[in-house]
Amino acid sequence: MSLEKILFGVAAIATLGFFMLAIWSPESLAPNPDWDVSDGCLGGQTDHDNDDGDVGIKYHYHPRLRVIVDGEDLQIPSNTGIDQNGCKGGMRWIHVHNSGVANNQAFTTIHIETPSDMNVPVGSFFKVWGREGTPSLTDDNKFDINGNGISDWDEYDISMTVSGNENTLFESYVMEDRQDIQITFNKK
Ligand SMILES: [Ca+2]
Repeated sequence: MSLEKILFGVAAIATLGFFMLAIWSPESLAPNPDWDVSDGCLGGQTDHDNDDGDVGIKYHYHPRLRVIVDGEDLQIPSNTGIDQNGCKGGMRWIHVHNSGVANNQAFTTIHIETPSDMNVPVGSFFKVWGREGTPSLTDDNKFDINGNGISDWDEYDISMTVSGNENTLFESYVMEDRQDIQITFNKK
């Protein structure tokens, strides 16, 4: 067999493998989350001398989030991520203006404002939320809605839908504009 044929064969197998992976496991091709996005701060004073403060914002979009714990809506407070520790006088790149309750809606609008095209995972909002108290995320980026430092995967059965479709990426799911993300926790 000529080198050309061998190379062609390798390329064909690689291409076939890619499509099989995409069909069987599309989530394995999901973008890598930018976990540091939860540290971003707009217009405020940051903890450290970096350039996170007054960067130009190029991306601004709004997924919506609803969290249900043991059958009850867990309220996402108004102004989550605004004027918080580490970003005094400013807003986190991921923040909330009005809670869903304030707008008389089940879902709370999440504002994502970033200087570049970033992969903003669901869990990064929980990191921001966690700085206001509970709920939060564990150090290894697992849900911790009761803020006890123990992964909720050990404590709850968790399910998630994105605009009505089941999703299994959970904390790592990269949010997009106008999606309705609903996460349900039921104590084991
Ligand atoms: Ca927990």
